[in-house]
Amino acid sequence: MDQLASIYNAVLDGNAAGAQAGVKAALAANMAAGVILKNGLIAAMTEVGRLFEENEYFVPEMLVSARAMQSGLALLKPYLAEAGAEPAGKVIMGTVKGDLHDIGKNLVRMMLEGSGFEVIDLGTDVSPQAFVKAVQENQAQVVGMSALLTTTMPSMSATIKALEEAGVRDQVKVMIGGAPVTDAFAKQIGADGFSPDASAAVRMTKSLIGL
Ligand code: B1M
Repeated sequence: MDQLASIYNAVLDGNAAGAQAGVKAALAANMAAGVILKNGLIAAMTEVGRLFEENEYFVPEMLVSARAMQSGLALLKPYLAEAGAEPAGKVIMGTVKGDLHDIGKNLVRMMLEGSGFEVIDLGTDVSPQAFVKAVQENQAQVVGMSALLTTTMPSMSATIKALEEAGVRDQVKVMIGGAPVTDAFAKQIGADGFSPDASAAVRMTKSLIGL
């Protein structure tokens, strides 16, 4: 129990070394990896998301917390695989073609991982064909696209069209985000959801797959 509290507090404080120490101590105490994930790391990131939405945490705090969570999760991953813990779902994510901005996309990825999702991160400058290939090769429920440039927003629409043309559009929900992206734009291009920030992206992903 003490170990879980120290993991929780370390993630809230953005203390990566503390999160790792807490995970190591919990594993040494024979705590199940799934319990450490759910009641330590995920619980802390849920609280980080709440604090962000209440304007008590801002992007820098959320980033350091997400990094602390990631460093704890890295230690836990082999144990989770061993225990056969099922991820909450699988998300394919990338910054669209022509766009190299990835800070916001990485934050969304880390928040999703902190909520128990497996994320296949395709990186930046991802072509519509690369998104299609990833959907064909992985059993993912959601495709997430990020764009920071008004000039690359049309790549989102092109990717949705490419998914349709490849006959895989119905297999996945499409979520989009990024500073210039709006809910109206999402509706216009036929995306299933839009999220203004990383915390909302977790809620949107859950709602898109009915969690
Ligand atoms: Co660039 N840049 N940049 N840039 N850059 C902007 C976006 C810009 C607004 C700056 C400005 O002019 N005021 C402007 C775009 C103007 C426009 O299109 N209207 C701009 C420009 C013009 C450019 C270049 C063209 C500059 C040039 O070379 N002449 C060039 C383009 C390169 C390219 O992509 N091909 C360029 C380059 C760069 C750097 C490489 C130097 C660097 C990127 C480094 C990197 O990402 N690794 C950079 C940066 C850092 C910025 C600013 C300063 C910051 C962006 C950022 O990281 N924000 C930005 C100005 C600004 O925003 N103040 C700017 C923090 C991040 C946490 O927020 O990404 O919005 P954000 O993500 C949020 C939400 O949007 C949401 O959640 C995140 C977390 O809450 N979200 C999602 C994001 N993706 C989501 C996906 C989802 C859901 C939610 O679902 C899938």
